[in-house]
Amino acid sequence: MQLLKSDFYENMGLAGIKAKVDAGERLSFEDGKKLFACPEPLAVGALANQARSRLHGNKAFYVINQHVNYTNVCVNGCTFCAYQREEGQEGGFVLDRNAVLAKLQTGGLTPREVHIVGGCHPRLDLAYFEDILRAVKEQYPGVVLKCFTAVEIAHFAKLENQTTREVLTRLKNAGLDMLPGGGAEIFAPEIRQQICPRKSTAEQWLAVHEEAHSLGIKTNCTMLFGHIESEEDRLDHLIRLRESQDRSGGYTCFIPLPFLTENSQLAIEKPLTGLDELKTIAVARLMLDNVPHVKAYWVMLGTKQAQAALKFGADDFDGTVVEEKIGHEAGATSEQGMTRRELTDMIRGCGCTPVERDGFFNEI
Ligand code: V47
Ligand code: SF4
Repeated sequence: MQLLKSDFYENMGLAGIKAKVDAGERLSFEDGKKLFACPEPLAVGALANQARSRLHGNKAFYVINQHVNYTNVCVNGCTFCAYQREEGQEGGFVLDRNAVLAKLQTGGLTPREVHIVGGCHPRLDLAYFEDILRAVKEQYPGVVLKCFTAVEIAHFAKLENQTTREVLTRLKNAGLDMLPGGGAEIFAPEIRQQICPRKSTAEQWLAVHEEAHSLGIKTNCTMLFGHIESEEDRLDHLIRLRESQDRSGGYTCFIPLPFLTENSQLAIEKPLTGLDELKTIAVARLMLDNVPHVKAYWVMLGTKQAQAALKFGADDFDGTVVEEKIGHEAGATSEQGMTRRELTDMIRGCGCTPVERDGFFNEI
């Protein structure tokens, strides 16, 4: 459907980009700069919606899933993070295997996807994680286990004195199916130095994902934006992800994460507006032409903004989640979880067709 006349894109300085989107051609860094510079976010959104519709029509995906955090104790101390605690600090926790299983029972559903992440704890060994994966797979055969960011994998490897490939192989043998996309933040080294100086570098993060892909483990990818990074840093991040996908092909979904500012040590000058968020999601959809899905993560975006994101390039609404800590410690005002009915009503409410998926994004 031709929503906007072509002279509209001409007037917005986007005629060349519109022609590339029509032809399914790759956008350059300079194209990305023009998209960010466009004064009309709706024009960028309409282009992203075109790219999204070509891939997924009017469908918006959701999943019956549950998040579990095994610990918030972390040695990294990222300056943006409201979730982390030092070992022994009040509010710090570690869940043992039975506590993880008990958490999953509180959801009252049979999850198709279980998302398990935590901080980089100084002493939990790999046998603890293998035991958790095996126990969850035994309790929910057929579930997709999407666990441990690349940063955690690199941390486990250091503690175990093993390579990341050995760690990934052991975890895969214990039931790991996918890696979530967290820990990517922003790849630019001068920004990483200020927001997460002790975390894996961009090169390490990308190498772990590409290694996972070579072992048949699919992964997601993220970008934390709206803090101290520039629009050029966002484009650099997206292009590095796109190049990585060209090399290894295993990224399933991109999750744009707008920075939530509460309880953070990171001071920012200008908070994001809702339109900045939507424009960034749209630019990501347009730049990441080789990543099939873009997630409107309702927990961090808020449900109404996540609905709007479905018209700005996103096609996935994540899922039931049940309990979420990382965003809520940082001021997320969304509910802890949503029911299937709430998810499908939200999706229908913005004119999309809800489609249930499994953890690998297969339609059910
Ligand atoms: O890596 C931390 C981000 C990520 C804040 O793969 C923050 O399907 C905003 O990656 N404001 C973890 N963001 C969440 C994540 C994720 C979530 C849902 C689905 C998937 C998936 C992945 O959250 C961290 C970091 O980038 N984060 N603190 C904050 N204050
Ligand atoms: Fe630790 Fe992750 Fe928080 Fe960084 S973002 S301090 S790695 S829990």
